[in-house]
Amino acid sequence: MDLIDLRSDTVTKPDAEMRRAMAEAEVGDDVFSEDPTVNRLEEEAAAAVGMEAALFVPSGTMGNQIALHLHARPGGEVICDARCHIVNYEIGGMAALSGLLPRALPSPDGLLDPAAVEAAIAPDVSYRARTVLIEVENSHMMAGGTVNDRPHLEAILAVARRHRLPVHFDGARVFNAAAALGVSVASLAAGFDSLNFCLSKGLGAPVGSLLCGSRAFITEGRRVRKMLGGGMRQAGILAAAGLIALRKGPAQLPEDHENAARLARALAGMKGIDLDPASVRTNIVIFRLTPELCGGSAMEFLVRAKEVGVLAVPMSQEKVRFITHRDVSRGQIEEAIERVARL
Ligand code: TLP
Repeated sequence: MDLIDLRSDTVTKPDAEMRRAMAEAEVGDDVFSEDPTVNRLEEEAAAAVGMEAALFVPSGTMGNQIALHLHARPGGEVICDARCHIVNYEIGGMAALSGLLPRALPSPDGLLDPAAVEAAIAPDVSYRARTVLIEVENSHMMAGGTVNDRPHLEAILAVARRHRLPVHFDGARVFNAAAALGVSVASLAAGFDSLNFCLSKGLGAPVGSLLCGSRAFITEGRRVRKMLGGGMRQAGILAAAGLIALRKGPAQLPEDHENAARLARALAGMKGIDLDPASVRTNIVIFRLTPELCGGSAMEFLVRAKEVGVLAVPMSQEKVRFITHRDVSRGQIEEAIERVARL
């Protein structure tokens, strides 16, 4: 039985065009900034998000961690949503690598409330840690791929400007957010001090993310990337696939979103699954199990789903995540629905 892999959009494999481009890529030593393919990717990425410069990094985690390291002094607080990736999935990196504390604010849908952000900024007194950064994630992974629209982002940027705080944008899936909203990535990124986006998720590249910002910020970022062991030498091999992902990947995303919506509608009608299909805006479907199905246990559900050939990941004891992507067709989504229904 063929497995339908809905664990993440990171599981996509490079297609024939990408593999050809990788084989033929012009390369050089990127630590000397001499890899023409990496340089082209960085230029195109910066242009796509409307920022001055970009830095090719091995992962979204490294891009975010470089940004945190550069924006903030040790001992400072980073205001972010409680379910953001930098707090929950980056292995404590902000504390371990940069000495930062998260000031994590709960929200129902992953969208920071601008008033709550303002209220969380520490007063400028000698006996409080300084607030040093605000971080926004869009689309928001743990909240189920929810999207922050421009008016909402504007309100947060206005708070940041009033308090002279930098703002980092974790845009691992910002192309999904832009596709869902029908706007450009650049229009969402405007006004942010830095943005990281991933080529290795919905866009379909095998490896890589781009940290974007001002030219001075990226020049410094290059040093931090080297410090973290991310100086990749002849990385043009990877950047060649990344260029194709950047140029062609966005066009695929509306189809992934339709597949996620279809999956969500079907799952919402099944006994034992608690899911509001209207909350699914991009390629992420997260649902809660109720005791009627697998005793409400995500781990039990995952074992049984694997037995029928469907792969997913747990988000908590009782929550499961499916992500649609370019390597899963509409036909396979219909097949996955039938298989889950059997449970
Ligand atoms: N997320 C992965 C896992 O780490 C959970 C996934 O499968 O969704 N920001 C956001 C919002 C992300 O979702 C991810 C990856 C990253 C950053 C980090 O990217 P990588 O995996 O390239 O370090």
